[in-house]
Amino acid sequence: MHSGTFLTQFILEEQRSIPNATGDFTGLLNDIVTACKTISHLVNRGGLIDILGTAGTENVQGEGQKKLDVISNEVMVKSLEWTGHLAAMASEEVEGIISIPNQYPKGKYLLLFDPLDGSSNIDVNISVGTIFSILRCPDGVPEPTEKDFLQPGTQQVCAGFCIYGPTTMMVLTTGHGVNGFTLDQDIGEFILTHPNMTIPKDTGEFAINMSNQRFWEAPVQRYIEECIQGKEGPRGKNFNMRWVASMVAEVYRILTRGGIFMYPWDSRDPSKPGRLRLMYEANPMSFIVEQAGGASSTSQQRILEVEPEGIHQRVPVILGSKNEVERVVAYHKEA
Ligand code: AFP
Repeated sequence: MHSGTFLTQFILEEQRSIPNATGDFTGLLNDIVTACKTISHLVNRGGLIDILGTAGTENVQGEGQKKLDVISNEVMVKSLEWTGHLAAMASEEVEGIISIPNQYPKGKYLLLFDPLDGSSNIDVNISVGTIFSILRCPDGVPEPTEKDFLQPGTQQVCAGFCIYGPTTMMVLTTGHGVNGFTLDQDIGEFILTHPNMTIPKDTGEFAINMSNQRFWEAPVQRYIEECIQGKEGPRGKNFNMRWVASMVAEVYRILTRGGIFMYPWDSRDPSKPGRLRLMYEANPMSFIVEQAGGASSTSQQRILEVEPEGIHQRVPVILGSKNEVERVVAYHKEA
């Protein structure tokens, strides 16, 4: 597909390549795109309307919610519940699964999303985004429950994120590579600007929150120490560092120029296996990264093969340029 193609045309041509496609998936994807355009508009309005700051509530993670967290979640639910493409939804901002109201038809897909990832960055005007993952609802399940969502990341039909940055971009995979679309605000359409995004196998750039260094396991300490030793150290080259504290921004950067992103296990709260959520952050981002030629691991196993135990479970995340991720995994094996 060539640059300049509209996202709607791209999705329709994808559908034509799928035998017996009914158009349900195409309809669902177009509805998700509409929801993201609405969130983009709200994020861009920022301080012009009263949507910055905290909502004064907590989400299921016990984290303070920003007003835009709550609003973005509402936009996703209200834009998708009536479409007839979904059997149910799950959101970072909602404890249980989100059922489809009885007055609407149900469809064959399950949608999981983080409506506004990186929301601690909103008030300081740093890029944030929406991350989503689409699974098939198991056959013969009229009323899905949480267990129907607990499918490993390899079962994803589609994964994507929309980054609300200097430009609003949609990054998508349906298992045939990764494509990036830029929102043309004048016509309200996403245009294919980054076809077939590919992550370089090597990198000289790592992304990790260094303030947690004293809490990391030894293999992570070793890997980062070697990066910092640069040319004079065992790596024989200098590294650069980034930490935006917005996963969508880190992953988008890695898709465009390589890098390794790490949110490893740390001993601050041993009961928490990591900070990032498996079902609607790690899994969709891992599907995208692998489809772009990168790798994604908990340090012990491929993230896409983790057997989920709960829709809000957390995992350690090490993803990006394949050779660097494999090095970190090797250090864990040696330890
Ligand atoms: P928020 O959505 O609460 O801002 O968290 C963002 C995030 O889940 C992910 O996008 C970042 O990579 C990571 O957390 C940042 O975590 P730290 O604030 O601990 O650096």
